[in-house]
Amino acid sequence: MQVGQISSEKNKFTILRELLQSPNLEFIMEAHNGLSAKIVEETGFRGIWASGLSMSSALGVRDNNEASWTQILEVLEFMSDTTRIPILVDGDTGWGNFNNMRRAVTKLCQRGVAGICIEDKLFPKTNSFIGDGQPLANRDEFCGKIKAGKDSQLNSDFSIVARIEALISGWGMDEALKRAEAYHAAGADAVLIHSKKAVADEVLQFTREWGGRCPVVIVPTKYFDTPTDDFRAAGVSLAIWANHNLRSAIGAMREVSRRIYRDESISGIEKQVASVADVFEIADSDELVEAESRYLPTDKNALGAIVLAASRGAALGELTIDRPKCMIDVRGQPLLRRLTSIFKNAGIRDITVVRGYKKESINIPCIKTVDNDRFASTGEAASLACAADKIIGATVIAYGDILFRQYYLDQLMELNADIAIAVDALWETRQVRSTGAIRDFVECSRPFSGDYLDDEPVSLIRMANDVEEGYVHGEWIGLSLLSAKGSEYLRQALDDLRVGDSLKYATLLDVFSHMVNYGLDVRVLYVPGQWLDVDDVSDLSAAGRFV
Ligand code: SPV
Ligand code: MG
Repeated sequence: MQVGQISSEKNKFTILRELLQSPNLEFIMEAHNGLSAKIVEETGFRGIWASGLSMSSALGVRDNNEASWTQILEVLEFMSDTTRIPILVDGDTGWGNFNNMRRAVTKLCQRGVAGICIEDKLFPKTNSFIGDGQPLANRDEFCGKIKAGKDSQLNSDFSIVARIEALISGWGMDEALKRAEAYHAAGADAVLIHSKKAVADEVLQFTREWGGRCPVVIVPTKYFDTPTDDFRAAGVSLAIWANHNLRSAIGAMREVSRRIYRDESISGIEKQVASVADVFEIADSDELVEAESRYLPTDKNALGAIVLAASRGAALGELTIDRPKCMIDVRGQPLLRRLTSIFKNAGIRDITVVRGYKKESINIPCIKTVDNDRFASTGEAASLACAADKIIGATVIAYGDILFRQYYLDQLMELNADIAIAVDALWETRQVRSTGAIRDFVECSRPFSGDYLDDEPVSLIRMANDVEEGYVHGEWIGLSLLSAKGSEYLRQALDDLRVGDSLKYATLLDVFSHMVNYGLDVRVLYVPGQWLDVDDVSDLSAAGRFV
């Protein structure tokens, strides 16, 4: 969520107001930073208590206004940006006098913080559970602070909760009720009656005597054994679980630190701590990957390549008895090594080769491999599907027995298309040596014009081995480029073929045809020859001349 952005349906201010005014007992849970705020939200709580004690402690300082109010505001901004539920912030004494309160309320509203709770003590404050008889603020001065806050709020549903410390400071019930009356009259949206007793008697008595004149908020930190139903029965509006995320974090961090210190190893605690994947998930890392694919230009360094090299290439006879055709030597180097060099020289480092026939003979440095062990009875699409989890982000898909000019990759990228294929416009003049060679013909939205200035887009209409004469505009060279979105489409196409039970025998032509039939635009880059595939021995000698 963006800074200050408010959840779509109901805004945070309204939700907090409703929590305070609801006839039921509601609960808000302590958080002290963006992470704990997210955890409170994912747990199901409808609101967050941004505890002063917890935020200070998490910053490594005391709960005595040692962190400045703007430093607290920074913490709140992280908490607010990352959650959709309202935050009620513990504003201590309002961080100064009425004037500081005005500015604080305005800033909180700007940052989407739905309410502030201020206590009737003196700045700099001391935590209520430290010592006895802390001095209270002058009642009228505190009323002025409440009024100043209400006059400064930028959202009409912003809430000010007035916290009464009279019971804690030993001033008694009458003073507490008098103050509650005065604060309510000054415009407080709710009163918080605080107590440090181990039983809830005085809080429940206050609630009874107050008689529901405005919502009552409690913090049962010290009277933790009181059944929650007692608060419900007494008509309490909101209970704050005030510091339990911070305290549990302290316990967990101590235990893990001590164990690692003692063991000089992390092995013993691995299972007990959250996984790194969990950390990424809480941070919503997937959203960034998705956004990168939308907003960043395709970066060659981020490109992956998948090379289909599972088939034997039986037409090459003896040459492929102990290795697949991609590993046949072309002037001192296996064909596949020449192909991966083209990718590497183009800056593509993440190369996955799908192996099948004589897979152990594929020993090219710096490649990843996946295997199609059923290569003998399946087709190219099935091989590609073996690498489905690598079809992520922008990806080049290529046959393993082709060579082409490296700049064809740049040109494909410049098309900025989701799906792009390189098509030989000079297919008619290409020397096809083997008789009966299977060629991947394409029909496009228009033929190659040969005009230097022509940059009108060309799209694939049809791709097949048997496109009728007169309709052929070129021959696919076995090289394609997909954007991150295009990769999603490709994975979907493979899934569709699997569901339709045709994945097993499908060719890459079937895959592209499926995408075209689905209505996707497969963009065509016309290239003027300068490529080859190796199907038989005569292709091989041509390859020798090509490199
Ligand atoms: C806080 O959470 O900082 C509070 C509540 O003020 S308490 O510590 O219980 O006073
Ligand atoms: Mg506090």
